Amino acid sequence: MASITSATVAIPSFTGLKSATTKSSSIVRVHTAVATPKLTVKSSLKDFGVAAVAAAASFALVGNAMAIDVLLGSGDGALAFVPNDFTVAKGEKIVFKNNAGFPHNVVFDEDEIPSGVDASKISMDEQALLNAAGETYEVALTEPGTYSFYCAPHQGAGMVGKVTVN
Ligand SMILES: [Cu+2]
Repeated sequence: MASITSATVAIPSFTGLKSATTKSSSIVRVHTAVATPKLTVKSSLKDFGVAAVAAAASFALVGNAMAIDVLLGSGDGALAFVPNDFTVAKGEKIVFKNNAGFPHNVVFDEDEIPSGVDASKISMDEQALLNAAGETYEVALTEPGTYSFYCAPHQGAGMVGKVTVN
């Protein structure tokens, strides 16, 4: 009994479903019932439980794309990309995340990227800065090869990096 009781809290009501199924609009009525959670479940609990699990599984698949995080500023405060030399698949999202020692930015070196790639389209503006912790700059590189990048305010301090796209 305990497990059934806890299930009734989470699962929407079927109150009124029986009468709805006798009408031509029964399918619409069922969807309405699903979308409007109430806290009384008397019948068809088993069938509805299966539907609820299936819906939860499909939601879980969303937002599962590949991505790599690169910290701007190391945990001990060094002016560096962490990691500063890494490999991604083409199209994989690279998320540069402000961590310490900001402001930072991310600028690709136009002389050290694959030919045909426009550095300005994958870089932040030289003047643009990430000023607060947790701010991010995201880019996906689609042309295979090696790319060098730097942080404009800290390039002289050695805040540079390299990414290889396969
Ligand atoms: Cu920097």
